[in-house]
Amino acid sequence: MTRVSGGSAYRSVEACRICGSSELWAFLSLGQTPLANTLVRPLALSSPEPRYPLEVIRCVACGLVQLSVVVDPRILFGSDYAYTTSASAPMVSHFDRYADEIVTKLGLAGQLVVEIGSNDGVLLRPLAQRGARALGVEPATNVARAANAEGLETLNEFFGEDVARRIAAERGPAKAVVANNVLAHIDDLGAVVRSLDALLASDGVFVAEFPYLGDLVEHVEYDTIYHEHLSYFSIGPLQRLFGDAGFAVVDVERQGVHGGSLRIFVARAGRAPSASVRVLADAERRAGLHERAAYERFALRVTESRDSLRGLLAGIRAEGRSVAAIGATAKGNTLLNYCGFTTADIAYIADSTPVKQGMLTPGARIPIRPESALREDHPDFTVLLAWNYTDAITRKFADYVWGGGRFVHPIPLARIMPS
Ligand code: DWN
Repeated sequence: MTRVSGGSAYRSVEACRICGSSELWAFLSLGQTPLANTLVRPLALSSPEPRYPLEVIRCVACGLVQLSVVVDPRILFGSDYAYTTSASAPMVSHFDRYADEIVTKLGLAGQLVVEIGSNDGVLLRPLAQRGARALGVEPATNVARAANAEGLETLNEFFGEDVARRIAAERGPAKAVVANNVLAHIDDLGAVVRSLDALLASDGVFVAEFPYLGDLVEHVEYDTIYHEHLSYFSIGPLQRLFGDAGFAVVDVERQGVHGGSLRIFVARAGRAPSASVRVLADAERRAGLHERAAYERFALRVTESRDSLRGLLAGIRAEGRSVAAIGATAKGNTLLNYCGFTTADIAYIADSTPVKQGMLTPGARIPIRPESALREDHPDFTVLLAWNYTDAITRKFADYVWGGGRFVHPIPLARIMPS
């Protein structure tokens, strides 16, 4: 592990985490940035937080897009992890539908379902309501405690082979193991697959959902790149990962959340994949995701996106207009730091998450306030740092727009809404 200022540690990626190749091509650097979900207490204003290289590489052999460094997970997912999924109402609805879909599709009523990285229990709750024996495994102490306090059984530890074997020994094999916005966060994917082998029933299914590389490239969602997200998946590398371990991706579904996600269903080898897998693979080929040019163009569009937002806000500020933001998101911190914004550009960020309010964003050091601030201050413009919830937010703040407020949607190119 390389030591950096502030005592934090990371390692440089020398070999692809799926195929082991050392032929890794760097195509985008977003600079040295602080950890996107580690907010700053006002009293710590004078102490600079550790920064790490935020650079994206692509394995030439299997195509996996991944970060060039891995920050120690004990630092990323410590005891005061700032993100609670249930703070976003659209995610609560999404996971309620998700539970409905997989309980029906996989016949999970009465069955053991284990969720890796279950956060505050946002999926455990609807699974249990539909009769599944739901068990969470969550390393962040604060969110695991919140889930247990609600009776959503959650083991407060990192998922791994030992945990998988213990669960199987104590509770029997799982009919499903679920991992949402987690697979991309895990460095040792081989250990995950070995753990699945130890925990899943012979007819068990692994269901994972994560931001999809195809949407990230198409819509220039560069803010989804931060140190928690070690991998940016397309279907080819996943087929290699699971195929090498005696499993197979048997179904895929595109999902709208988080700027476009992919939900995959993985079973033990032998089950025939549905047509959805080939259709997606063909779409990736047509989109050029196997070609170097797609990533060179993406890197160019990232700088264009940054310059468009910088230019738009500079113009607004030059007119003496006020600017705030909504959604103290992890992705927002990548965007704020890559654009070099400070409180001179965005006065504050309104956010519905109580634990985030009163804190400062890492790097940009922009204060986070309750959502009510937008109605109290009525800034002329509000940047949608949670652009993945644009519909929900613009509905919630229709009165702000009626009062003359305007939103700024930052990607792929900055634009004022409504125009
Ligand atoms: O992998 C991860 C991604 C999938 O989710 C996690 N590691 C971290 C998290 O990333 P994020 O912070 O970019 O996620 P969200 O869900 O886009 O964060 C939304 C933020 O916006 C929350 O802090 C809640 C806030 N919010 C709000 O203030 N008003 C959200 C809505 C819908 C609202 O109306």
